[in-house]
Amino acid sequence: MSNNYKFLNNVNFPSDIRKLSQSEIKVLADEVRQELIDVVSETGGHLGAGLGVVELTVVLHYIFNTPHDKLIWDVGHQTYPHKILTGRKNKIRTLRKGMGLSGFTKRSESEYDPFGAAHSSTSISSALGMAVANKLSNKSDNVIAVIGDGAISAGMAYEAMNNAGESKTKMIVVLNDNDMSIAKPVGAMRKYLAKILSGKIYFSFRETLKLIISAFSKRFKNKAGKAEDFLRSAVTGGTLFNSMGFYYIGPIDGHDIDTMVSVFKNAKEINYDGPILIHVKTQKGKGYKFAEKSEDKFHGVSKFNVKTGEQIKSSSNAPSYTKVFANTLIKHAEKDSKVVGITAAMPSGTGMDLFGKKIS
Ligand SMILES: Cc1ncc(C[n+]2csc(CCOP(=O)(O)OP(=O)(O)O)c2C)c(N)n1
Repeated sequence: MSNNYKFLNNVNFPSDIRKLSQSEIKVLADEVRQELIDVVSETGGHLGAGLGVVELTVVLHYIFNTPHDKLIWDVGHQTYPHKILTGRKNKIRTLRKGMGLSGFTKRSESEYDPFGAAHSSTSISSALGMAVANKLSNKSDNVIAVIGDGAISAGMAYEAMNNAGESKTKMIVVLNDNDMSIAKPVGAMRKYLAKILSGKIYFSFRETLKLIISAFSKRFKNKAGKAEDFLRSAVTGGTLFNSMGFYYIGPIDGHDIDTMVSVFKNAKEINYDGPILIHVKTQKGKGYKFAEKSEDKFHGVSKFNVKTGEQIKSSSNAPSYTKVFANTLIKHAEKDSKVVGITAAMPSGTGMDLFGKKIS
């Protein structure tokens, strides 16, 4: 590690995070963010998504007993902070290189990666499988899936929620809502989530947090939940998830460590037979001004200059596969109006952005 950090130098595994105080983990989170920017400036890779989950990553490992509690990251492109904190800090500069660390979660790499990913929208079904397996073997370990607002709009996520809502099995789904997929998200789910977040409540959330937490804990103590359930969903939204059998809580600020510690502690300690969805609002690219300002929030970058944010492009003159593909499709579409372009929420990665600009 090139930097001298007050806490990160001595944090190798989540058990080291758990020795710190709540105010110390705030400093640790800042250090992880700085290290992440430094690393990706040298390796290239996914940056925006990781920057957005720095606090969430620190808090999840602080509260939950990973690797016994299973933490499943959807896609896995946001796991560089998780890798830094789970025994891979000293290898982090080998990211995406031959024999180096994978840019996604990988089971053979670490016991802290219980599920290998790269395809999106698989985390809830994977978590449900693990939670049911725990139940069948009388294990009380927690299972937590973290899924983005982009990934939750795909079909597999609904298939999983459809089963989870009826399963009477405890699991926690963290909806990491940054109102971004790789590009701006589209669709009805996006509108629904935006409606929840635009409610006055999110902005006065500090005041309502106490109410929600007390309703949340009381409900499980005395089981007299109906009125509180109603109050809570009326106050916070989330009725779609409630109707699907999830216990919805949120939205909460995903950069506010104190709030997250209280909410996740509650969710961990509660003896509840069913899925809980915690809606966390985060900002993609958080804490690095060039990423915050850029249109794609530095989703995927080549090496860059930390001071200027300028990316160092490869010197090759060869056209990229994506460009060749896009130009060929455009040529066909110009001749034939029946040619349409479809992309799985990744217009720039597939060349569909170029297609969309030319053909409409
Ligand atoms: C099956 C599949 N389709 C599409 C993709 C491309 N893809 C990568 S990440 C992602 C979603 C990113 O948005 P979100 O889940 O909100 O996460 P964020 O990057 O905003 O944290 C998509 C669609 C993929 N990895 N797998």
